[in-house]
Amino acid sequence: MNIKEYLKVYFIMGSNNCKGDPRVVLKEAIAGGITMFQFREKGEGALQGKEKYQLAYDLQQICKQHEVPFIVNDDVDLAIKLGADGIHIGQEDEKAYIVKEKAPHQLIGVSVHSIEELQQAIKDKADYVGMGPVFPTTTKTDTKAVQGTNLIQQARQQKIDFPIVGIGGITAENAEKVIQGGADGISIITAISLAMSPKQAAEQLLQAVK
Ligand code: TZP
Ligand code: MG
Repeated sequence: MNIKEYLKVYFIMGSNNCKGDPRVVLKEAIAGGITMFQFREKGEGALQGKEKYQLAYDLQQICKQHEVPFIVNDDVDLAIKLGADGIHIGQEDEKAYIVKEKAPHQLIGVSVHSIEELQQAIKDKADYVGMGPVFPTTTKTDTKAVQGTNLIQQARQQKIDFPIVGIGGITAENAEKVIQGGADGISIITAISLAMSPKQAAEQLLQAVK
């Protein structure tokens, strides 16, 4: 499968995004058809040290059993130690080309908020970019302004055929708009992690992007 296929329904989660056991949530989300997973352990009450490592390890094992790529957010050392399938970084993290040098065989994703940042990510040999917030979200508080699909559309108008995933406030109801705007896929946290049935939520999201 190529990266654009993996981006279709890209589920992101850390322990504070779940009401119950994140392992159970991930298993359900996989049963519902998510195409990639990112471990994003940050913010209030985020696990540290051994506990963080243990959760990451457990979630990676679940992903391996189901052949779902496992990506680590921010923590390059953890990603390398675990032999994760990829690393996702933001503009405030280590530069993408340095991460690519440290982890040449891992997928590198970068969050971008302008065409310049997108072009830099391409130059730095990133494998995909995340763009958002597409819609209002309360899951991440320090986001840039809500941008709809403007930036994604701009990139496509400029004929930039690079893997792009939209993020921020995406649900089964609005997912189609993100794809119509030119994204290859959607990344979601709470529409799956806090759903009554993460399995059903993932199924509906997958249906919406098809
Ligand atoms: N980056 C931009 S918005 C966001 C991140 C990590 C949070 C997305 O969470 P949700 O619950 O899918 O709106
Ligand atoms: Mg970051």
